[in-house]
Amino acid sequence: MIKSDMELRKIVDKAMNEVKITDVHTHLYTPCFKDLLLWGIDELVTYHYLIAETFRWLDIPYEDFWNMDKESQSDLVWNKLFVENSPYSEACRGVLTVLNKLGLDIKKDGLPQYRKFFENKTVDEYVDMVFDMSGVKEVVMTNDPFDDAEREIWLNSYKEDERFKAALRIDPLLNGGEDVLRQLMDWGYDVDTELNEKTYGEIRRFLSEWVDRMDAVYMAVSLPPTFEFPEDSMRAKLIENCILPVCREYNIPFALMIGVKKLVNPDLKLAGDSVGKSSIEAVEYLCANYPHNKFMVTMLAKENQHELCVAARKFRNLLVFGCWWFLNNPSLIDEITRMRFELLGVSVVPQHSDARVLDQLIYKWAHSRKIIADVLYDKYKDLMATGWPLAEEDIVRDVEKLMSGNFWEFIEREL
Ligand code: HDL
Ligand code: ZN
Repeated sequence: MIKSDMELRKIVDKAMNEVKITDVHTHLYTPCFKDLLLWGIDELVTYHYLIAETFRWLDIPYEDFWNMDKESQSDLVWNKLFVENSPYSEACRGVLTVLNKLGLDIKKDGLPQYRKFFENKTVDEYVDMVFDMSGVKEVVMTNDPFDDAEREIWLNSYKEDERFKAALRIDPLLNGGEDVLRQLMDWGYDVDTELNEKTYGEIRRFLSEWVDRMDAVYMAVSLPPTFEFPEDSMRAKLIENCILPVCREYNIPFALMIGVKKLVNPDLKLAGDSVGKSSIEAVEYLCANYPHNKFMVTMLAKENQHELCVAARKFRNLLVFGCWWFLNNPSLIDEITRMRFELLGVSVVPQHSDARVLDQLIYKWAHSRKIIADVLYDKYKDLMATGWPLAEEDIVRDVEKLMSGNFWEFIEREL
């Protein structure tokens, strides 16, 4: 049994540092998707989080920035956020954590040297290096059959890599309105421009074909703060008649990512989305009325986190995951993780990286491992104070579940 706080700290840190992670939501791709897989210093520095922060210091027209080539954009971001100001925001700090872990000399005029480091790297060797350094066992991609470039590769040249699992992302279907029906018609699905049994059946065929093609581990959608269910809308009808039946047939979760206010500043492009408080009632209704379906849920507003935890206490078919996007900051990860561990114990997926650039796995997981270990240490310390006989294997077991096993158990579960 663990006898002291010092011994406990060592055991928690060792377990957290050694666990191989399943990253349940990313925007990474296997190398066969070519330019869709982003990596290297200039992609790191022009990550949309940093672009949003850079524009706070710029007076130039947005288009002037977007018309620059990638390296010029990167130079400008670096100068504004790393040279003229201290880079202590989480997105800036993350870039420096990556460079530090790669063994590079961290300095204000380092950009040219960092570019040299990446010049002679191949994507395949760098994928191996990043997975090894980050301690990530596997990532789940975000795979959109409505993206022309991505669809082309799925249909003609996809090459499986067991470190990259697929998730079928269906935002255009659920948020795209009637246009998506015409797109399905163009692809040969016998859908009408109205919703009827024939159309539902053809959309279920479309979904089934892509779940099969991708071997998708779940189906996902991001939703606005206004998302309601039930509702007299095309989205609700498609969820009820297409998404949920296909997810149940394949026994895969439906992942709801709720609270995105799209393009509140369109000039910022990918960096232009914001956040809004959402309705937990929609989540409760879905979980209560579809007990044989599984729901993975992450919500974007800090204000939704407590009620989401309470909802997960009510419904075993609800798996809470990640500190998503604007919540993926040390102070919020700490607060949210504490609340989750106190309300849900081990039955949660505390984090995902949302990495868009391969190298980000290194920093997003280094930062989150530390925070989650700190919270776990406090929880185990409180547990030991009750006299509970805590053993190292208990901690290793819990950490493996939190960082990988809970996800796969939920994927396999039949309800
Ligand atoms: O919809 C999503 O999956 C979000 O994560 C968006 O991709 C967002 O732009 C993002 O990258 N957040 O980290
Ligand atoms: Zn994402």
